Amino acid sequence: MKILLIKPLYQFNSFHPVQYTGAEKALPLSLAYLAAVLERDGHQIYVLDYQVSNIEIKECLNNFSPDVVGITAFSKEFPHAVQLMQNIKAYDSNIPVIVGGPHVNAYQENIFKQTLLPDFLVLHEGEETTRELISNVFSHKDLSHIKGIVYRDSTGQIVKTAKRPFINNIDNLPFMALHYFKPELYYPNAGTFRHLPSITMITSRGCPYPCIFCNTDLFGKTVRLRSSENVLAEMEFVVKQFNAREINFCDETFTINRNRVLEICEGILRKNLNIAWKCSTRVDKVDPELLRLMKKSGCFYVGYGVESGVQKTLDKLQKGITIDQIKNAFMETRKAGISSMAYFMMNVPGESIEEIEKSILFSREIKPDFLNFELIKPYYGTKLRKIIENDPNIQINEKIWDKWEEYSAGNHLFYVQKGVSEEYLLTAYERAVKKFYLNFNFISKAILQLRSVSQFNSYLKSFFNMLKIKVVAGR
Ligand code: B12
Ligand code: SF4
Repeated sequence: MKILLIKPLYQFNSFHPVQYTGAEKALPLSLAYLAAVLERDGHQIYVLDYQVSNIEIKECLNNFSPDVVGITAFSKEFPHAVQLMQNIKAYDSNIPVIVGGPHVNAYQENIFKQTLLPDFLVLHEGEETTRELISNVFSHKDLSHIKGIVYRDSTGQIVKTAKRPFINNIDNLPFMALHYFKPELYYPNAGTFRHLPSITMITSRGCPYPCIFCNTDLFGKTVRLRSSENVLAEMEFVVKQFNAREINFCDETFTINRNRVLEICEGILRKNLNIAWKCSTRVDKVDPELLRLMKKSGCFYVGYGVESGVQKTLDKLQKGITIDQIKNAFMETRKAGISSMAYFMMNVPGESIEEIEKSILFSREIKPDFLNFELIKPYYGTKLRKIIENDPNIQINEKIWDKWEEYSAGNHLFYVQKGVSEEYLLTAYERAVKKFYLNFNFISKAILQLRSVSQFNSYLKSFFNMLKIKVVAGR
């Protein structure tokens, strides 16, 4: 069967200091894995990623004539996904369209209140469900036995089938099918890479933590890890087959299992992979010995979700970390010679102006190499969204509350709370971010850390975009 896999685009309406200015383009791992399992079943695949391609959908349908189309979507991309589905259905309403990814997973059957265009939603992990669905899609048989899907049956009734158990051993998944992509067209945020091509990999699924701003339902609460051997084998594969010079581990908490990271680092050194790599993790999941070995094996950057410099706010967010752990992690990361990124949140429900100011001061005190403040985005399916909806002290910005394209790396203000004016938030945000980057310390350090022409170009682009940072109140 011919299967067209699409990653929609989203239009940036506003600026986000690091993410937008660096104009990161991340290879859609969802499609890379789905393509790998579908190819293994003998299907013919074409990937259309609108981040790096501007082919008209009609032209693609004409040229490839797919039997089935699959679309992945974050919330921010869902509006474009809907547009694409309209065009696909107008071209040929008989082409089944399957949609998966975080947005439909959060909404599940309620997606059909937004649009009736998809034929099938695939919930949670997609590999096994998609294989089974595709092999039955033209059979005209009852599909209610296929676990993990939502669809409208012949009477128009919405059917949600039983939940599919998660894949136990994710080592059994094939490696990403990178040959359907042009890895050289993808790159991380400005400054957060050293050399291109930088290839994205993910080595775990699931997160056990309860942070209220994050919906972890997609891959569940139980962490499933790929073995160190399996991770090292894929690293070798991307180095040999795709000349990767850098690996960008996208796991939420890459160091969640200390021993596995030690094994990966030792493997990189033993195999002489000679590759730079970066990751993200939690401040309570690093220690000096681990960081030293990470650095020795090529790690140059670690991103940490700090969220706030006030313990009360961290507790409210159920982040499960302490101010001391944050200070320690940044100090030890610096000592190990690894660059750090601190991700902060602003406008947490209940957060006062004094607390926001304290957080901004704290963001300087821990001396991260990169800093990101984000005005909270209340994603659908999170506890945070419910808290905000039920708080009488919070005034929701109705104009953008359900406007999914605004749930991006932009900096929109989704709500204001009593005692924290919109005007204050807009200036505090700009102050927190702009002053950090447009400053002698940052610029001189960035120059000293330059390792490649591509890195220089991305910094330059960022610099000019940074001058334009402005918060959009969404009205
Ligand atoms: C890696 C990652 C990133 C990377 C790369 C993102 C990318 N473009 O690929 C980076 C660091 C760039 C990133 C950035 C952001 N991210 Co992010 N990210 C993740 C993370 C940790 C893993 C995603 C991943 O690649 N998983 C591996 C692949 C294999 O899984 P998958 O994509 O889910 O696909 C599987 C299923 O969903 C399903 N599936 C998916 N698509 C399809 C399509 C079809 C047809 C089918 C059948 C099945 C299917 O099958 C796949 C295989 O099992 C998730 C958390 C999570 N665990 O999901 C958050 C997550 C996706 N990110 C999120 C967010 C909010 C963001 C940001 C907007 C944050 C911000 N405010 O700046 C930015 C967006 C910037 C950008 N340029 O995209 C949210 C999305 C929420 C939402 N409703 O949209 C998530 C879910 C985190 C969370 N728990 O809240 N992110
Ligand atoms: S923020 Fe990170 S640690 Fe917290 S629930 Fe989300 S993925 Fe897990």
